[in-house]
Amino acid sequence: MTSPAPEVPWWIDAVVYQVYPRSFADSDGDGVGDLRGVASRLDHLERLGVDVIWLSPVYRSPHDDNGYDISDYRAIDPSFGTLEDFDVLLADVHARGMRLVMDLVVNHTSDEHPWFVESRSSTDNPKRDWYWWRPARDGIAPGEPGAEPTNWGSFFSGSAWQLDERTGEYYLHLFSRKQPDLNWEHPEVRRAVHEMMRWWLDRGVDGFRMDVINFISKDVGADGSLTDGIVVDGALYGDGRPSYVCGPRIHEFLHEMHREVVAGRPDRILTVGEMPEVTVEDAILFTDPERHEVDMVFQFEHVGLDHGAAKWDVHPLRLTDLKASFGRWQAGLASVGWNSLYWDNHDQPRIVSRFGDDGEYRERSATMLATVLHLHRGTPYVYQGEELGMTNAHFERIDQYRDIESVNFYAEALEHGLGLPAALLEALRAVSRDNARTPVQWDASANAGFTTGTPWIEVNPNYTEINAAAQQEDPGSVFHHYRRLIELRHTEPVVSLGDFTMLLAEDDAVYAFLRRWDGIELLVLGNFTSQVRPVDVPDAHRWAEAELLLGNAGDPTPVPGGRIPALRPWESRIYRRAVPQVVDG
Ligand code: TEU
Repeated sequence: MTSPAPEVPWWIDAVVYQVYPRSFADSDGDGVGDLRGVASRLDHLERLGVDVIWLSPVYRSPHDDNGYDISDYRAIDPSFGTLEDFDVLLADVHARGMRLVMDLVVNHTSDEHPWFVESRSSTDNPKRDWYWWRPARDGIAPGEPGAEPTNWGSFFSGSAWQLDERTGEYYLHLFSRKQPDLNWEHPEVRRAVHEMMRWWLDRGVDGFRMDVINFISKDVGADGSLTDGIVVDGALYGDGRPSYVCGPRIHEFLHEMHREVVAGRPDRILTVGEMPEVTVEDAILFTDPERHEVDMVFQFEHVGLDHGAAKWDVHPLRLTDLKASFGRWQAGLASVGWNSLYWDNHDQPRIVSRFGDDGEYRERSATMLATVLHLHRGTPYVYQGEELGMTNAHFERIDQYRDIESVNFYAEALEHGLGLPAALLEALRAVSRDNARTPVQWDASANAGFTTGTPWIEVNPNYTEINAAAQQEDPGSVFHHYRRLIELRHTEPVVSLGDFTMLLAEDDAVYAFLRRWDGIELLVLGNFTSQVRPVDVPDAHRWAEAELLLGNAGDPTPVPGGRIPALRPWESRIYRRAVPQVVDG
């Protein structure tokens, strides 16, 4: 007996919008965005036409990592409001026909979470094993250099181990010292997380974006040992990733979570796993609906293409690399599994400054980049402000930065003589996470309409020109282009369902691909340069007559001879045509 065809889930033609609440909208003038602020701006999201809001963490937190360090999973942080504010927001989101997805941060908690407070209190506390505690390395006194249980570095600089004086043992923290890693080997940890997830679903939320979820299974020996990582030339620490990226029990843990939390609920929820370093082969397993793990993953390959050995060694993108990467992911998840599609989020620099031109061609390049991304097969994610073509922060001084990763990187690099201040600041200007965290630019009033107080991080001074109010009035704006792309996904089935064929893999300027579904074919073109570029696609004469569904530079001047007009700087076009159907028999 074959199993019935799986139903088409609601999110197949959905677009998700990420709200980073700290920087979205501040309702009470304390300079920090909050839930009432989000509620006050739902009109903007409804006009844009998005289906789902993913809310970055709003739980109680000491904010060492802007809320990704949670001290109470069932409370709203006072800086964001109250549970009642949350319920009001959720009801309003639902009333407008949208859904709300929560951020789930369970690789680690805050060190101020009661679980960790108990765990650190003594070596025989019942919660001791909820976290990764290890004695100093054999033969070295605790606190001495090299005494850490393994040589792993933390993502936020320094060792991944912190000595706790009270018991003389170290605890593991892959991120900040205030983000101890939970021990998922312990069944009670998993049960506590499942219970908490069900609590939020019962409250009415529609799914979870799961923070670094592919780090939860650590490769631990039967005797409890963890292994040193390789130290590459010039690195201060060993690379622990082979011991925790997609570790031995990751599929088991996600399958169990699905069974305990997701399966059997009356409404289908959305799960997306954030998975640094995930490969296409892993992603097929994670997102195969038959395996019941997650619906889609955030992969990192395309946002690493302009990095060298470290994320701080930035070099220009080669377009052929981007095409090779996306092409592989599109092919890999064509028949089993599903892609997520994103340029920006709260950890990445702004795409228009990164792969586009945030000067003369800001609007053109922002809309071209949006077109190329949104026409791939998968679920697109829009990060707040991306729909306005917001740019990098262009900070000049270290005291303008707030992000723990950026601030620690700068201090550590200076301390170890790894770079001169000017060069380090240049690296931060290109890749710091704060580039995406400056407040949303709502209008041309003081502080871009984000707050009546002093914003927790500087507003980008370009808000007088780049803001939502101006763009809503302007049909040619980046905002309206995003709105049209989202509308297209809702109205043209080929956008969500069509298969994908990459074209011009070797062309270093023009991105081109086909989508095809049910007798309709789309040709999508994007010029990644400031020069006029010819388009040498196969069957050009068939496309020369096709309908131009959406462009970002007005109608091109037709050219004779069945050719496609050359692309102007940063121009994008979507052509549509009917194709003869092959009839069986
Ligand atoms: O990020 C995980 C992650 O691996 C990186 O994207 C990280 O932001 C860092 O830049 C690596 O250089 C997630 C969250 O999205 C991020 O905001 C958190 O800081 C992190 O996990 C810890 O919770």
